[in-house]
Amino acid sequence: MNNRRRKFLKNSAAILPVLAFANACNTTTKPNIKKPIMVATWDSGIPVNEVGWKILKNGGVALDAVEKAANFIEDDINCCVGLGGNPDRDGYVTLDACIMDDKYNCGSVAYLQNIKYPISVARKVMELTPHVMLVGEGAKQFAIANGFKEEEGKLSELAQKEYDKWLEKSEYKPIINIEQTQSKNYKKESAPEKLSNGAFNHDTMGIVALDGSGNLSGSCTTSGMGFKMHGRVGDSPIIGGGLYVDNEIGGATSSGQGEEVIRICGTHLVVEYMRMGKTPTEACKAAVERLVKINPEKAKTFQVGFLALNKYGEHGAYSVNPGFAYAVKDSDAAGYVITSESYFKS
Ligand code: SD4
Repeated sequence: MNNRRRKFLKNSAAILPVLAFANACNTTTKPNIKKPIMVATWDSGIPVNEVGWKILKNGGVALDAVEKAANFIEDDINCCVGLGGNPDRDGYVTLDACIMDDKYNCGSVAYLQNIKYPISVARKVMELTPHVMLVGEGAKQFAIANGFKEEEGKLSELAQKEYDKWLEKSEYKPIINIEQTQSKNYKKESAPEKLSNGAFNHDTMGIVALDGSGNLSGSCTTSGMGFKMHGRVGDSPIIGGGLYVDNEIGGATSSGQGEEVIRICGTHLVVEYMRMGKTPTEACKAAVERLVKINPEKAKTFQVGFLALNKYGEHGAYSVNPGFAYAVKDSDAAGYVITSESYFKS
């Protein structure tokens, strides 16, 4: 090692305690902790948060709040979460979900069929098994063995309508189909990025809560991209993809094109950016920038939104394209929606 390098390393080592001290000071100057509080993706997070809030305001724990809140939307009939959601291109609804508590415990299910509350199955995986993730038939058997009812695999009226519409427009053929999707950047293996009405093809429910004791938990539940390939699993059940919680720092969740989130371990990245001192919004923005940098042209054609809540109850979001929003509930007053800033402005 030459002298200059030795001197540099010596100086760097001297700087480390200074940085640690600065960090500590930074921590002590942080605002008072705002708790309890919960945040959830999209406008549909408003009623979801109401369910969790009842638990939080009565002294309940964040883990229960994020599970019960997710159950609410899993029960609802909508495009993108639960058995009422849009099917894959073969007509099957397959559900993905994961949950994470304040002690790095996590549970997940993917490609789960005919079971109504995937987030609760994920919680059972976390609490009753030595594993993190169960998929498909095994996940279903585990659910049934633990008291979940097997539902009939009938599409909701809404999903059947959407599916019929999609079949018509995409001129579906089992092998080479979906040439005619609305998506500009169509690839024959992928689900359409946009639905026939022009809206992005997603509305996953990601939730992060900070309870009265200052502990964080999160959940993420979805039926995945509508009209995806049969067997496709997105980011939502992936720990560090659709959800990550580190009780020392904060939690983050994502919605959008799951493949893009997975390639950067999106929510883990957001939490790590917060660990480095970024605010939730700055952390989400930095993760989005990382994504866009990979392929800026392609990034114009898909949506990914990150949502984060830190240990102080500060929250923020950022998305690739405009249109991402999240709901906040931090008091008995009505919850509210915040539209996130985005990398591309139109
Ligand atoms: C997925 N991220 O399956 C999910 C879709 C989504 O709102 O976000 N929907 O890739």
